Amino acid sequence: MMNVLSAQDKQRWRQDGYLVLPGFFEQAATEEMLGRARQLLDEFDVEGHPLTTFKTEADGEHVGDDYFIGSNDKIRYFLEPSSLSKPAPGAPSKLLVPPAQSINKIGHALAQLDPVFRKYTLENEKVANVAKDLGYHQSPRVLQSMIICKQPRIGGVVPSHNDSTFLYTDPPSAVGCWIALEECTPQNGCLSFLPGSHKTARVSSRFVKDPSGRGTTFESVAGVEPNEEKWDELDGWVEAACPAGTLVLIHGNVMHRSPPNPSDKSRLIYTFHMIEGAEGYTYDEKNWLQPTKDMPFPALF
Ligand SMILES: O=C(O)CCC(=O)C(=O)O
Repeated sequence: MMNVLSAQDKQRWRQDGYLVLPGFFEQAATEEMLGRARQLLDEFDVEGHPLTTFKTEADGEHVGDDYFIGSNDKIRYFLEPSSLSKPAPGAPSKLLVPPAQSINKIGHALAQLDPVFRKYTLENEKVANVAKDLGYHQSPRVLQSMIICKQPRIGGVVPSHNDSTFLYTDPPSAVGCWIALEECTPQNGCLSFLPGSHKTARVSSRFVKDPSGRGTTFESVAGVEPNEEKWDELDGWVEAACPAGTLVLIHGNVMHRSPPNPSDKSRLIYTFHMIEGAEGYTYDEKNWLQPTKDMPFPALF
């Protein structure tokens, strides 16, 4: 097996809970993914779309509906909340920007269904090798593959969170693979991390289907004390500005966030996550994203 990570990389991963790997993808590969992402944006047809937005506020109105929850085996489009008008009750919302610029994210089965993203996820030896090299999972399963757009001027904030809250397994096991398709800077909304927070941030709540039958909500994880830290107020956040082609590995417990994009430059990224598929780890039916009989979460290797 080709070694992708140095001893220093592995040490940094253990210490910080994330790892920034510039140049992981060659320019041609990055351009192919970026071109495909732009093509998918151009293909968006607002006609017949339920105008589902993607909101990340933990305490806002519920973020989902059936279109969102049923997206494990589909390629679906989720809109930027600020791309829609706020009409009077009963009146329809309208797009305030051209359709291709209204998208917050596209997901959640790009790794399975889209030939280009499949090539750089499930069919990619270097990606499999980085997961093997990291040694974090015995049998990684891929889920929630998506393009996140951060559109110029309207791309919204992603508040501080850790990913195992959103892709909960018992015990927690999520790892994110986040790929910059364009240069990411503090101006257009690059990621920021609180290094080392994976050692202290517990997974005390989880994102689930609302038991009422519609949408999503958060549920406490039994027996796990919530953290007292006010994460955003702590010192030590580090911006992970990076060039196109960078792979960022994100531990499922590490606190991270990204600001809005007030700039004129888009910030397109592709990301997928991995959870442990080996025995002893449970991904239960409460989770908002559900594998289907015809499309279980595929093994990376
Ligand atoms: O791309 C972003 O700005 C946020 C992504 C993120 O937080 C995640 O993938 O967990």
